[in-house]
Amino acid sequence: MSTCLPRQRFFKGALIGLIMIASGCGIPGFSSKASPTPPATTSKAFQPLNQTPKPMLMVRQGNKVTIHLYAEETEVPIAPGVTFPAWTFDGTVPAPSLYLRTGDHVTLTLTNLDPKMAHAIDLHAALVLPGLDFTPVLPGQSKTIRFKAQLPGVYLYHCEASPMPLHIAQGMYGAVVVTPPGEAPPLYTLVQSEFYQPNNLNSVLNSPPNYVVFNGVADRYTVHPLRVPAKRPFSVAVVNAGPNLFSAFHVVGSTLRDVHASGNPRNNLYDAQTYTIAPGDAALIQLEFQQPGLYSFVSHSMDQFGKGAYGVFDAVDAPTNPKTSTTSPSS
Ligand SMILES: [Cu+2]
Repeated sequence: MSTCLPRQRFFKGALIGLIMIASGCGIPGFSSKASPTPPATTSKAFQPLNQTPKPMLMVRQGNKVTIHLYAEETEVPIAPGVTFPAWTFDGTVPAPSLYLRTGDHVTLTLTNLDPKMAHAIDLHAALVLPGLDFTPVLPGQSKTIRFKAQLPGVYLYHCEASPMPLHIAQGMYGAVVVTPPGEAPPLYTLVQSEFYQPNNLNSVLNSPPNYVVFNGVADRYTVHPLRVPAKRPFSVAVVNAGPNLFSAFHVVGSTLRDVHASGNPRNNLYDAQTYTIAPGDAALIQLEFQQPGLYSFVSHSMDQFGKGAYGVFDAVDAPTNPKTSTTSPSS
Protein backbone atom coordinates (compact mmCIF):
# COMPACT_ATOMS: atom_id res chain seq x y z
CA MET A 1 0.00 0.00 0.00
CA SER A 2 2.58 2.54 1.06
CA THR A 3 4.54 1.97 -2.15
CA CYS A 4 1.69 3.39 -4.22
CA LEU A 5 1.18 6.46 -2.03
CA PRO A 6 3.86 8.63 -3.64
CA ARG A 7 2.31 7.99 -7.04
CA GLN A 8 -1.07 9.00 -5.66
CA ARG A 9 0.44 12.08 -4.10
CA PHE A 10 2.11 13.02 -7.35
CA PHE A 11 -1.14 12.55 -9.20
CA LYS A 12 -3.02 14.54 -6.63
CA GLY A 13 -0.38 17.24 -6.57
CA ALA A 14 -0.73 17.73 -10.29
CA LEU A 15 -4.50 17.81 -10.03
CA ILE A 16 -4.56 20.24 -7.15
CA GLY A 17 -2.05 22.41 -8.94
CA LEU A 18 -4.45 22.62 -11.85
CA ILE A 19 -7.32 23.34 -9.51
CA MET A 20 -5.33 26.02 -7.73
CA ILE A 21 -4.33 27.64 -11.00
CA ALA A 22 -7.97 27.61 -12.03
CA SER A 23 -9.23 28.92 -8.70
CA GLY A 24 -6.64 31.63 -8.24
CA CYS A 25 -7.24 32.90 -11.73
CA GLY A 26 -10.93 32.94 -11.89
CA ILE A 27 -13.34 30.38 -10.44
CA PRO A 28 -15.92 33.09 -9.90
CA GLY A 29 -16.43 33.94 -6.27
CA PHE A 30 -13.45 32.17 -4.76
CA SER A 31 -10.94 34.46 -3.17
CA SER A 32 -7.29 33.56 -3.31
CA LYS A 33 -4.99 35.19 -0.80
CA ALA A 34 -2.35 35.42 -3.49
CA SER A 35 -4.69 36.93 -6.06
CA PRO A 36 -7.94 38.18 -4.53
CA THR A 37 -11.00 37.68 -6.67
CA PRO A 38 -14.24 39.39 -5.62
CA PRO A 39 -17.14 37.00 -4.95
CA ALA A 40 -19.78 36.71 -7.67
CA THR A 41 -22.43 38.50 -5.70
CA THR A 42 -25.75 39.41 -7.23
CA SER A 43 -27.41 41.63 -4.65
CA LYS A 44 -26.64 43.71 -1.59
CA ALA A 45 -28.01 40.95 0.63
CA PHE A 46 -25.27 38.68 -0.64
CA GLN A 47 -22.37 41.03 0.05
CA PRO A 48 -20.16 38.82 2.24
CA LEU A 49 -19.55 39.57 5.91
CA ASN A 50 -16.61 38.30 7.89
CA GLN A 51 -17.93 38.11 11.44
CA THR A 52 -15.64 37.09 14.27
CA PRO A 53 -16.40 33.44 15.10
CA LYS A 54 -18.26 32.96 18.37
CA PRO A 55 -17.46 29.53 19.80
CA MET A 56 -20.13 27.00 20.66
CA LEU A 57 -21.01 26.50 24.32
CA MET A 58 -21.70 22.93 25.44
CA VAL A 59 -22.23 22.03 29.10
CA ARG A 60 -23.04 18.58 30.47
CA GLN A 61 -24.60 17.92 33.89
CA GLY A 62 -25.29 14.20 34.16
CA ASN A 63 -27.47 13.37 31.16
CA LYS A 64 -28.59 16.98 30.70
CA VAL A 65 -26.69 18.71 27.89
CA THR A 66 -27.01 22.41 27.15
CA ILE A 67 -25.73 23.64 23.78
CA HIS A 68 -25.59 27.19 22.41
CA LEU A 69 -24.86 27.62 18.70
CA TYR A 70 -24.46 30.88 16.78
CA ALA A 71 -25.29 31.51 13.13
CA GLU A 72 -22.91 33.95 11.51
CA GLU A 73 -21.06 34.69 8.29
CA THR A 74 -17.34 34.00 8.36
CA GLU A 75 -14.69 33.60 5.71
CA VAL A 76 -13.10 30.15 5.95
CA PRO A 77 -10.15 28.43 4.24
CA ILE A 78 -11.19 25.64 1.86
CA ALA A 79 -7.94 24.92 -0.01
CA PRO A 80 -4.36 26.23 0.16
CA GLY A 81 -4.60 29.96 -0.48
CA VAL A 82 -8.35 29.83 -1.16
CA THR A 83 -11.05 31.16 1.14
CA PHE A 84 -14.82 31.01 0.93
CA PRO A 85 -17.37 33.54 2.29
CA ALA A 86 -19.31 31.00 4.33
CA TRP A 87 -22.54 31.04 6.30
CA THR A 88 -21.76 29.08 9.43
CA PHE A 89 -22.69 27.70 12.77
CA ASP A 90 -19.98 29.06 15.09
CA GLY A 91 -17.65 30.30 12.39
CA THR A 92 -16.41 26.96 11.09
CA VAL A 93 -17.19 24.68 8.13
CA PRO A 94 -18.21 22.11 9.03
CA ALA A 95 -19.86 23.28 12.23
CA PRO A 96 -18.68 21.81 15.55
CA SER A 97 -19.44 18.12 16.08
CA LEU A 98 -21.94 17.52 18.86
CA TYR A 99 -20.97 14.42 20.87
CA LEU A 100 -23.89 12.99 22.84
CA ARG A 101 -24.84 9.74 24.59
CA THR A 102 -28.09 7.85 24.18
CA GLY A 103 -30.59 9.06 26.74
CA ASP A 104 -29.18 12.58 26.88
CA HIS A 105 -31.73 15.34 27.31
CA VAL A 106 -30.56 18.17 25.08
CA THR A 107 -31.48 21.83 25.30
CA LEU A 108 -30.14 23.59 22.23
CA THR A 109 -30.32 27.32 21.59
CA LEU A 110 -29.55 28.86 18.22
CA THR A 111 -28.81 32.59 18.22
CA ASN A 112 -28.75 34.23 14.81
CA LEU A 113 -25.93 36.79 14.75
CA ASP A 114 -26.24 37.21 10.97
CA PRO A 115 -27.81 40.64 10.43
CA LYS A 116 -28.93 39.91 6.89
CA MET A 117 -31.05 36.75 6.86
CA ALA A 118 -32.88 34.09 8.84
CA HIS A 119 -31.27 30.75 9.64
CA ALA A 120 -32.67 27.58 11.18
CA ILE A 121 -31.42 24.24 12.47
CA ASP A 122 -32.53 20.73 11.53
CA LEU A 123 -30.96 17.93 13.57
CA HIS A 124 -31.48 14.47 12.13
CA ALA A 125 -30.86 13.09 15.63
CA ALA A 126 -33.87 14.96 17.03
CA LEU A 127 -37.24 13.22 16.78
CA VAL A 128 -39.41 16.33 17.02
CA LEU A 129 -42.14 18.17 15.15
CA PRO A 130 -40.27 20.02 12.38
CA GLY A 131 -42.94 22.70 12.00
CA LEU A 132 -42.35 23.73 15.60
CA ASP A 133 -38.67 23.13 16.20
CA PHE A 134 -36.89 23.61 12.88
CA THR A 135 -38.43 26.97 12.04
CA PRO A 136 -36.39 30.06 10.99
CA VAL A 137 -34.65 32.29 13.51
CA LEU A 138 -34.66 35.93 12.44
CA PRO A 139 -31.56 38.16 12.67
CA GLY A 140 -30.76 39.03 16.26
CA GLN A 141 -33.16 36.47 17.67
CA SER A 142 -32.74 33.12 19.46
CA LYS A 143 -34.71 29.89 19.51
CA THR A 144 -34.42 27.00 21.95
CA ILE A 145 -35.37 23.42 21.16
CA ARG A 146 -35.38 20.39 23.42
CA PHE A 147 -34.98 16.76 22.42
CA LYS A 148 -33.87 13.43 23.78
CA ALA A 149 -31.02 11.61 22.04
CA GLN A 150 -33.05 8.42 21.78
CA LEU A 151 -31.13 6.43 19.18
CA PRO A 152 -27.42 5.76 18.86
CA GLY A 153 -26.03 6.89 15.57
CA VAL A 154 -24.16 9.39 13.48
CA TYR A 155 -26.30 12.18 12.12
CA LEU A 156 -26.22 15.34 10.06
CA TYR A 157 -27.43 18.67 11.32
CA HIS A 158 -27.88 21.57 8.94
CA CYS A 159 -29.57 24.89 8.35
CA GLU A 160 -33.12 24.52 7.11
CA ALA A 161 -33.79 28.14 6.16
CA SER A 162 -34.89 28.83 2.60
CA PRO A 163 -33.36 28.35 0.09
CA MET A 164 -32.03 25.27 1.88
CA PRO A 165 -29.71 24.09 -0.94
CA LEU A 166 -27.88 27.39 -0.72
CA HIS A 167 -27.73 27.49 3.10
CA ILE A 168 -26.17 24.01 3.12
CA ALA A 169 -23.81 24.75 0.25
CA GLN A 170 -22.70 27.91 2.03
CA GLY A 171 -21.42 25.78 4.93
CA MET A 172 -24.20 25.36 7.49
CA TYR A 173 -23.83 21.71 8.49
CA GLY A 174 -22.19 19.51 11.09
CA ALA A 175 -22.24 16.10 12.76
CA VAL A 176 -24.12 14.76 15.75
CA VAL A 177 -22.64 11.57 17.19
CA VAL A 178 -24.83 9.69 19.70
CA THR A 179 -22.83 6.95 21.41
CA PRO A 180 -24.50 4.08 23.31
CA PRO A 181 -23.56 3.34 26.95
CA GLY A 182 -20.25 1.58 27.39
CA GLU A 183 -18.99 2.52 23.92
CA ALA A 184 -16.23 5.00 23.16
CA PRO A 185 -17.00 7.78 20.71
CA PRO A 186 -15.37 7.46 17.28
CA LEU A 187 -11.72 8.34 17.08
CA TYR A 188 -12.41 10.83 14.29
CA THR A 189 -15.42 12.44 12.64
CA LEU A 190 -15.18 13.19 8.92
CA VAL A 191 -17.77 15.38 7.21
CA GLN A 192 -17.74 15.25 3.42
CA SER A 193 -19.21 18.22 1.55
CA GLU A 194 -19.03 20.26 -1.65
CA PHE A 195 -18.23 23.88 -2.42
CA TYR A 196 -19.86 25.63 -5.37
CA GLN A 197 -19.68 29.26 -6.44
CA PRO A 198 -20.51 31.22 -3.29
CA ASN A 199 -23.90 32.82 -2.85
CA ASN A 200 -25.06 31.33 -6.13
CA LEU A 201 -28.12 29.06 -5.98
CA ASN A 202 -27.96 28.40 -9.70
CA SER A 203 -24.44 27.03 -9.31
CA VAL A 204 -25.57 24.74 -6.46
CA LEU A 205 -28.53 23.41 -8.45
CA ASN A 206 -27.05 23.17 -11.92
CA SER A 207 -23.25 23.02 -11.86
CA PRO A 208 -20.64 20.58 -10.62
CA PRO A 209 -18.83 21.66 -7.46
CA ASN A 210 -15.41 23.27 -7.51
CA TYR A 211 -14.22 21.36 -4.44
CA VAL A 212 -15.25 18.18 -2.60
CA VAL A 213 -13.71 18.01 0.84
CA PHE A 214 -13.43 16.19 4.13
CA ASN A 215 -13.86 18.51 7.11
CA GLY A 216 -13.97 21.68 5.08
CA VAL A 217 -10.59 21.75 3.33
CA ALA A 218 -9.48 20.02 0.12
CA ASP A 219 -6.86 17.31 0.71
CA ARG A 220 -6.65 18.47 4.31
CA TYR A 221 -5.32 15.24 5.77
CA THR A 222 -2.75 14.59 3.09
CA VAL A 223 -0.64 17.35 4.63
CA HIS A 224 -1.37 16.27 8.21
CA PRO A 225 -2.45 12.59 8.21
CA LEU A 226 -4.79 11.41 10.92
CA ARG A 227 -2.94 9.26 13.44
CA VAL A 228 -4.61 5.94 14.21
CA PRO A 229 -3.56 2.77 16.02
CA ALA A 230 -2.10 -0.12 14.03
CA LYS A 231 -3.17 -3.72 14.71
CA ARG A 232 -6.26 -2.84 16.70
CA PRO A 233 -9.72 -1.66 15.75
CA PHE A 234 -10.86 1.92 15.83
CA SER A 235 -13.92 3.68 14.47
CA VAL A 236 -14.48 6.73 12.31
CA ALA A 237 -17.77 8.57 11.88
CA VAL A 238 -18.36 9.69 8.29
CA VAL A 239 -21.14 12.15 7.48
CA ASN A 240 -22.11 13.30 4.00
CA ALA A 241 -23.44 16.86 4.16
CA GLY A 242 -23.65 17.09 0.37
CA PRO A 243 -25.59 19.05 -0.58
CA ASN A 244 -25.75 17.01 -3.81
CA LEU A 245 -23.22 14.21 -4.28
CA PHE A 246 -23.22 10.63 -2.99
CA SER A 247 -19.99 9.74 -1.24
CA ALA A 248 -18.16 6.50 -2.11
CA PHE A 249 -16.07 6.12 1.03
CA HIS A 250 -13.08 3.83 0.56
CA VAL A 251 -9.81 3.11 2.34
CA VAL A 252 -6.85 2.01 0.22
CA GLY A 253 -5.24 -1.19 1.52
CA SER A 254 -8.15 -2.19 3.76
CA THR A 255 -11.74 -3.22 3.79
CA LEU A 256 -14.25 -1.36 5.94
CA ARG A 257 -14.34 -4.07 8.61
CA ASP A 258 -17.73 -3.14 10.07
CA VAL A 259 -20.06 -0.50 8.67
CA HIS A 260 -22.99 0.69 10.77
CA ALA A 261 -25.39 2.47 8.42
CA SER A 262 -26.44 5.82 9.91
CA GLY A 263 -24.14 4.90 12.80
CA ASN A 264 -26.68 2.57 14.38
CA PRO A 265 -25.02 -0.63 15.67
CA ARG A 266 -28.13 -2.63 14.67
CA ASN A 267 -27.14 -2.06 11.03
CA ASN A 268 -24.01 -4.04 10.32
CA LEU A 269 -22.24 -4.68 7.04
CA TYR A 270 -19.02 -6.71 7.04
CA ASP A 271 -15.83 -5.98 5.09
CA ALA A 272 -17.27 -3.56 2.56
CA GLN A 273 -14.72 -2.41 0.00
CA THR A 274 -16.52 0.91 -0.62
CA TYR A 275 -19.58 2.29 1.13
CA THR A 276 -22.10 4.67 -0.39
CA ILE A 277 -23.26 7.49 1.86
CA ALA A 278 -26.13 9.57 0.52
CA PRO A 279 -26.35 13.30 1.10
CA GLY A 280 -27.95 13.66 4.53
CA ASP A 281 -26.74 10.27 5.72
CA ALA A 282 -23.78 8.95 7.68
CA ALA A 283 -22.00 5.82 8.81
CA LEU A 284 -19.92 4.59 11.70
CA ILE A 285 -17.04 2.65 10.17
CA GLN A 286 -14.73 0.35 12.08
CA LEU A 287 -11.27 -0.20 10.63
CA GLU A 288 -8.27 -2.27 11.61
CA PHE A 289 -4.90 -1.99 9.88
CA GLN A 290 -2.70 -5.05 10.07
CA GLN A 291 0.60 -3.19 9.88
CA PRO A 292 1.83 0.33 10.60
CA GLY A 293 2.01 2.75 7.69
CA LEU A 294 0.03 5.15 5.55
CA TYR A 295 -3.48 4.32 4.29
CA SER A 296 -5.36 6.74 2.04
CA PHE A 297 -9.07 7.38 2.50
CA VAL A 298 -11.02 8.79 -0.42
CA SER A 299 -14.34 9.17 -2.05
CA HIS A 300 -13.90 6.60 -4.81
CA SER A 301 -16.02 8.76 -7.12
CA MET A 302 -13.04 9.98 -9.07
CA ASP A 303 -14.34 13.46 -9.73
CA GLN A 304 -14.72 13.90 -5.95
CA PHE A 305 -11.27 12.48 -5.27
CA GLY A 306 -9.80 14.82 -7.86
CA LYS A 307 -11.52 17.82 -6.26
CA GLY A 308 -10.19 17.20 -2.77
CA ALA A 309 -12.03 14.26 -1.15
CA TYR A 310 -8.79 12.68 -0.13
CA GLY A 311 -6.94 12.12 3.15
CA VAL A 312 -4.49 9.77 4.81
CA PHE A 313 -4.48 7.67 7.98
CA ASP A 314 -1.08 7.17 9.61
CA ALA A 315 -1.27 3.87 11.51
CA VAL A 316 1.26 3.67 14.32
CA ASP A 317 2.04 1.07 16.95
CA ALA A 318 1.92 3.55 19.84
CA PRO A 319 -1.40 3.58 21.70
CA THR A 320 -3.73 6.42 20.81
CA ASN A 321 -5.93 7.91 23.48
CA PRO A 322 -9.41 8.48 22.04
CA LYS A 323 -10.18 11.13 24.64
CA THR A 324 -7.38 13.35 23.48
CA SER A 325 -7.42 12.59 19.77
CA THR A 326 -11.09 12.63 18.90
CA THR A 327 -11.18 15.14 16.12
CA SER A 328 -13.92 17.64 15.75
CA PRO A 329 -14.31 18.60 12.12
CA SER A 330 -13.38 22.12 13.06
CA SER A 331 -10.10 21.23 14.75
CU1 LIG B 1 -28.85 29.27 7.17
